[in-house]
Amino acid sequence: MPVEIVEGDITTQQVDVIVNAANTSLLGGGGVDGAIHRRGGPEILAECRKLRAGHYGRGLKVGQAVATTAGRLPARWVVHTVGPVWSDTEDRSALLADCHRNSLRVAASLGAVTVAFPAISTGIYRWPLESAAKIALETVTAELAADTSVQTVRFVLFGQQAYTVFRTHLP
Ligand code: AR6
Repeated sequence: MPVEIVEGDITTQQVDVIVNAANTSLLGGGGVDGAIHRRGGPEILAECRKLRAGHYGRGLKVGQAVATTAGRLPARWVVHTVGPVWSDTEDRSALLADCHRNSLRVAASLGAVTVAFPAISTGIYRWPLESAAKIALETVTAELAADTSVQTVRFVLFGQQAYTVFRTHLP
C-alpha cells in the first residue's frame, strides 16, 4: 500500500523523511514539533536558525515546507511545514492541502522514498480530525499518483481516536 496508517510516535519511524507540524518561526514549539526537536537533538534547531538567518528571514509561511537534517532521529531529513490554525469563519482547507503537497515535493526533491506525516494542524491548531484526515489523504493520494520519487506515505497518528478517523477515511 502506498499510503499506510499506523498509531504511534512519529519520532521513532524509520523513514527517509519525517514531516514536522512546525510554526512560522521554525524555532520549535510544543506537540509533535517539541517531540521532534527533543529526540532529534540540537542539530535540527541549528539548521532552522540558519534558515532564519538566510532565505527564511521572515519565517516559513503557512502551507510551505522546508527540509533540515533529522539529527539523531532514525530518518534522513525532517521536512518542516506550517499548518493553518482552524477557523470557524474562514475556509483554510487549501492551505492544509498545500502543507501536504509541498512537503511531498520537498521530500521528492531530496530523492526520498518513504515519508511519515503527523496529523498536521489537529493539535494546538484545533483542526477537526475528520476534515484534516480527508484533506490529508486526498492530497497525498493525488500527489503519489503524479511523478514523484516518494513511494510510501505513512500517517503516524498519536492515539487511537486519530488512528481510527484516518483509517476510516483511507480511500
Ligand atoms: N507523534 C505523532 N503525532 C504526535 C506526536 C508524536 N510524537 N505528538 C503529538 N502528535 P500539534 P498543530 C499529534 O499540536 O496542531 C506546535 O507548538 C497530536 O496529537 O503537534 O499543527 C508547533 O510549534 C496532533 O494530532 O501540531 C506549532 O506552534 C498532531 O500531532 C503548533 O504546535 C498535531 O498536533 C502546530 O499545531
